[in-house]
Amino acid sequence: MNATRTTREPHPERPGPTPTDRLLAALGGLLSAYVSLAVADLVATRVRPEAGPVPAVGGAVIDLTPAGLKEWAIRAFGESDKTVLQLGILFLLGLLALGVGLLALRHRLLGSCLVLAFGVLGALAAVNRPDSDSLTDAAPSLVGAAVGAVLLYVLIGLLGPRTSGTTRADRRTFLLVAASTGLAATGAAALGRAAGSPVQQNAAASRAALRLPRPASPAPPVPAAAQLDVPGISPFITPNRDFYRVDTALIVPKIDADRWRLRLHGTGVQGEHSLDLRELMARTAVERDVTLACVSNEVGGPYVGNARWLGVPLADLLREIGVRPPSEGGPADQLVARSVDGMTIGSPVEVVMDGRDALLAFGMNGEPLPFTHGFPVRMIVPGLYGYVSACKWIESIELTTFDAYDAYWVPRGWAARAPVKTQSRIDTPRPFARPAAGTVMVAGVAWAQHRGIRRVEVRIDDGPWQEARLAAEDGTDTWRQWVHPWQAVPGRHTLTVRATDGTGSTQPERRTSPMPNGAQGWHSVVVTVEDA
Ligand SMILES: Nc1nc2c(c(=O)[nH]1)N[C@H]1C(S)=C(S)[C@@H](COP(=O)(O)O)O[C@H]1N2
Ligand SMILES: [Mo]
Repeated sequence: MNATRTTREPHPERPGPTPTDRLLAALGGLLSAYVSLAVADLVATRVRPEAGPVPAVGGAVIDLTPAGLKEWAIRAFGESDKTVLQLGILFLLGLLALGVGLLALRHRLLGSCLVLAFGVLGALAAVNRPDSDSLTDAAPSLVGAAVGAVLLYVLIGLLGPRTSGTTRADRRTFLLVAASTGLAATGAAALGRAAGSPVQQNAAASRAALRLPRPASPAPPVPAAAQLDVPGISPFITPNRDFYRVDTALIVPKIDADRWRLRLHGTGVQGEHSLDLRELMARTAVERDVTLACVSNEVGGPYVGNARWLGVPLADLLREIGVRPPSEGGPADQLVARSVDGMTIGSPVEVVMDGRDALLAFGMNGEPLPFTHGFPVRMIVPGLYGYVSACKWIESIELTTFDAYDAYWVPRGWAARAPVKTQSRIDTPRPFARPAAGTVMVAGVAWAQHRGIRRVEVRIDDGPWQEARLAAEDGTDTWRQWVHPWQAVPGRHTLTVRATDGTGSTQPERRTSPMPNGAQGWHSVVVTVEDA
């Protein structure tokens, strides 16, 4: 007998798993996980895309993530943070699946039970999401896991210790079964995606069919002089496709406009009220230009945009149902908007009713709200950061108090009240640009919603502050462009900007982090001017 063979297989009658078997078992685990997810995806497109295991678990992770970590993730990954999160979940699941495959080689049934257990976890996450209103949301994870568990059982069966050991023929069968199930699951999931989700298709059809009302009070045309002719400056109106997006939704909620309703209730509301979209759009509509900013925007950051919104004044609706602001003796000081995906956003009733253009908006730059920006209806309140005013996919409004209720971001470390801070940003030249010496247009935007921008100043290196030329003002609720022609001389230079708002207060120099109520500080850009 050959010596190497003896050491590798000391008990020829009961051979242990060979390295090849282990490799195949680990692959089997991975494949079972993959097939589970593909089947779950297929079922989810039929049931509700949000009920798939990855979005459901991902949503739970987002809600459980400590504020600091989340802030870091937004800083590190920007608007790709959600993709990174989902890839992270898939990566962890992949590692676990390799382990489950190896374990199944020794304890075949246990391996399959673990796959089922993951399915139960996914199902629990799905039915516990705030947007879940049916136990059918458990189906994607459970069906997927059941298929994966059976597959793992079959695959490991082809490898398991036999009296004869795993033969070449067994391995060939293993690979054949593995490849064909993998391909079948991929094909089925791809077909399912191509066919689309019926729920989402109804929503898309309802959006396509929606006719926006004419505003009784249209926004005046944007003054031509509000838009400076400087290459590289942010356009005065941000096109919808370029408008920043910040939300916790892993799958953009797609609401069927024909089924949408808004419920209004709570302290100080006389009776219970509910409107559908037709009723809302039949009210007096107004059109307003409002700049929206995110509290998590760093100094110089991209999370700010300006759009022309069409909607109905929220304050009028509130008065009609009996709501009075605290200054008129109303008992509720907080208005909590809730979205279909469970986001809660609290705004001061006093601010919403102080005469500013707080809107229930359904139009954005001449079209129905895009799904990503809250279709069919969202709130917009000039002067408040988005997380305390701009609820997308809104489904209810509750009047309550700040004492009685903390909205979503408050226990996560963000301030309950957050008026927008005065900010200015250099759009051009870009950081580390290498402009030629001569006249360089330093330009950008400044915003202090509802207070307006009175002055913008630019400083080159440690030189004196020089007043920039302001573009025409569209309104105090929108940002304002500015430009400063700079006679640039060769060398490395630091350009700094600061704005003064309509109350006369100037941005402070010191930079602070966005947490807990918005970043402040001066924006600066370093450039190297080259010989002309
Ligand atoms: N339903 C819902 N609404 C939401 C959010 C969210 O996560 N979910 N994010 C808020 C935040 S933090 C901001 S800054 C604005 C961003 O709106 P936009 O994505 O249309 O730019 O939406 C607000 N409304
Ligand atoms: Mo935000």
